[in-house]
Amino acid sequence: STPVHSDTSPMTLTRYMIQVAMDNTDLEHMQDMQSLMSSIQLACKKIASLVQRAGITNLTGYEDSGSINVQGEEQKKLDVLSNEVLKNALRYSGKMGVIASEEEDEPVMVDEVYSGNYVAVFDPLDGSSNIDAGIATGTIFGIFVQNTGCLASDWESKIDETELTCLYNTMQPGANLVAAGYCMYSSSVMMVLTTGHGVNGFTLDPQIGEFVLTHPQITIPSRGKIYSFNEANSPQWDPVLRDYVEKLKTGDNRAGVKYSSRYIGSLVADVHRTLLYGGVFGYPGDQKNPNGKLRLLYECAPMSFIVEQAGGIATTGKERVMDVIPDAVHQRMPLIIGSKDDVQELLDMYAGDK
Ligand code: P6P
Repeated sequence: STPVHSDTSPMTLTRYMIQVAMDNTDLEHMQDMQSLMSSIQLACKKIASLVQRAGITNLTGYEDSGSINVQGEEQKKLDVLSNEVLKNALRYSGKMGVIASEEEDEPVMVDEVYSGNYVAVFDPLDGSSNIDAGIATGTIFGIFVQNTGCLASDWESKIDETELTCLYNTMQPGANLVAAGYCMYSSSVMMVLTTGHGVNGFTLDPQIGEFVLTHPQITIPSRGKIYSFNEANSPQWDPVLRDYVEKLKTGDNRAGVKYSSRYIGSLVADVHRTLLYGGVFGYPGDQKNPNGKLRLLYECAPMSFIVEQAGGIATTGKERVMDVIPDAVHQRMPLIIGSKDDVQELLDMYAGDK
């Protein structure tokens, strides 16, 4: 049952996590999630303030060093800063064993003194190219349990290659996630989180500097009226997907409804709108980029966990995103995600059913 929020007793994210941990002593990891979320929300509050003041503090634009990240993208000042803020917050939580970030070439092991048994994967500031235009961006994170043999207590006895194995066996499928969430920096700052028992949304109240429960137990509508794809790529899409989107446009679909198109170009904002309003978002593979553009480990998998927990579907087009075992930290993966009936209609078209 969702704890009650009132003006005289605001249901903050901190209080919510304490209450859920108390009410569910049987649920593994809930105590640890409490302290992890306290670190993550601190980092997101800091990133929110950096993003909102970027133009004032001359933090828009690119790194003076012109540094290029492993994605081959020129790093924005805020990309680097947000990564440091989140890495430090996670390190000092005392729960982290290894962290993998879009902004880090390789996974980073947290030094023993602060080490714990969890693995964090994150995109510290997704959509940062939108910052200079004041368009929504977000932080995406996922939490895994460190694999056995790689627990903090084992590190002392680690020899190099085992250490390397531990660093790389953080490449777990989304089905192993124990928590996932995103913080969206937009007209409001919203933290949306799942620990495997539903999805809850918290809005940052600037008056008290706390995330407050505003969207308890989010469920995605079974069907929406919005599709969200970068249609500039449609000439390279596979014919089934082109046909599916065409049917959304003409109304010749199972709902008999003509859909609207909305595409912000910021994964967190496009998925958040899809989660609340329903419909379908996709960044599919195409002839040019067979695996699309989005990263499996710290973009597709956490978003898929959230949407599945809200009653939606997240697929690569061929299989459930959360079943895919990554073989590289920055591996790209096609993503079609959203309302159950919307995504199922596409999957049935791929299977040859009309
Ligand atoms: P395109 C932002 O750069 C991002 O990684 C996601 O946030 C977003 O969904 C996607 O790329 C947009 O890509 O090719 O449509 O501009």
